[in-house]
Amino acid sequence: MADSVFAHVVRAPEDPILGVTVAYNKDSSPVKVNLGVGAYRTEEGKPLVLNVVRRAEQMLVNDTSRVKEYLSITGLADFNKLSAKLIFGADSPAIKENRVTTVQCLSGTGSLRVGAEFLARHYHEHTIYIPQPTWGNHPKIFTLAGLSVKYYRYYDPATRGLDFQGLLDDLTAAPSGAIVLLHACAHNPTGVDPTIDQWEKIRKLMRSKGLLPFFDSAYQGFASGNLDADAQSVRMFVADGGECLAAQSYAKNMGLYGERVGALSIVCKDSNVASKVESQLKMVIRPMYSNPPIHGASIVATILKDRQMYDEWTVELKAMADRIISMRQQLYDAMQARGTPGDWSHIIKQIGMFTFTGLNVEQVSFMTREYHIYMTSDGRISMAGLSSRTVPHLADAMHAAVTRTA
Ligand code: PGU
Repeated sequence: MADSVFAHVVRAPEDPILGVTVAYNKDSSPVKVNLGVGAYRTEEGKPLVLNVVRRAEQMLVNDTSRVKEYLSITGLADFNKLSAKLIFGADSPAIKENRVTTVQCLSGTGSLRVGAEFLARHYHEHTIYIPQPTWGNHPKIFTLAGLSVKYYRYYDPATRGLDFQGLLDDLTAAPSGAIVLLHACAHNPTGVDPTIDQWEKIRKLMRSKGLLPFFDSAYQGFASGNLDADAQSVRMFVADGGECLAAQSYAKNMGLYGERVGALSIVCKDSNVASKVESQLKMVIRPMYSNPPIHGASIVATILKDRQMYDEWTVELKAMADRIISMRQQLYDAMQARGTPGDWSHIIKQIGMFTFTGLNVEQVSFMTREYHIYMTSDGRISMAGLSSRTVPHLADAMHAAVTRTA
């Protein structure tokens, strides 16, 4: 038999985040814990489908007038309108003035990719600045779309907080017009967000230099438990009348991970530009996947357009956010109780799904080897994967990692 025409293909490494789950699945230990991927789990360690999502799905199934025709290239119209309202606010002047175009995309990742491809084709500056560190998929998405990726300083390991001066210096030095990727809230992986005051300074600087904001909003409602509070950064940039992009994901805040529901919005100066931009977004989407899937977007639209279901959603969302916050407190208390050397207050100070522990690669691999705790090698743990039952085990592992390894 002749060799395969693909014999030269070299094996690619596992994904740094999703590969953690692959390794976890292979481990037969009964005490194993997966704190790698950012996916919400209940106190019992089970994935959660929100009650309101179940109810919306039931309604969709029962409605025999519903068909499975293709959506338009831009997706479900109701879903797009409601998504824009959710992120920009119900009374957003940009929406009223018809200068926002929103297209349904394949969750947050797909929204980022479509936005990036549009920018690569139609925007004069091809450099995008992303925070150091950031979600590991960002550089790959933007590079493959044809943009050139540069980093701005974001996190200071010494303070385990924001390197605000570094951020300002790097954005000041960026070429005018450059694109800047901003995490709308609950920065991944650091859990460190700018204060409102700092956001205002970032906004002023970016507008004065004509830098184009591209918001990644994967955690609206998940950070504080409040949808409006978590969209404040984005709304500040829209309120000044300037232009920006926003990628939304419903993976976390509605628990629709595998349904792949998201939206890309581009806020433009006027409605004429917005409609031309939309026509070009269709040119990006059509040859990529033609049009988006109908089911997940229908769930979201069903919930967002019904006052009662919307309210029910916010209650369930707040409960998820609160459980994560309580995990922070429990882990912090457990570290205190063990007298683990070092200051662990960042566990309760950081925001959103993740704690950026400060543990190094060796300490992480020690914890995986000896305690069957799975997390990304940068020391990030998904707080949403923890429960009161697993906190003591994690605290033991962290204590041992800090005290036994160099
Ligand atoms: N943007 C950020 C900042 C994210 O953290 C994630 C997901 C996404 C976008 C994309 O999410 P979608 O599922 O496409 O809507 N990050 C999680 C999930 C696992 C992954 O890497 O995709 C994480 O664990 O970092």
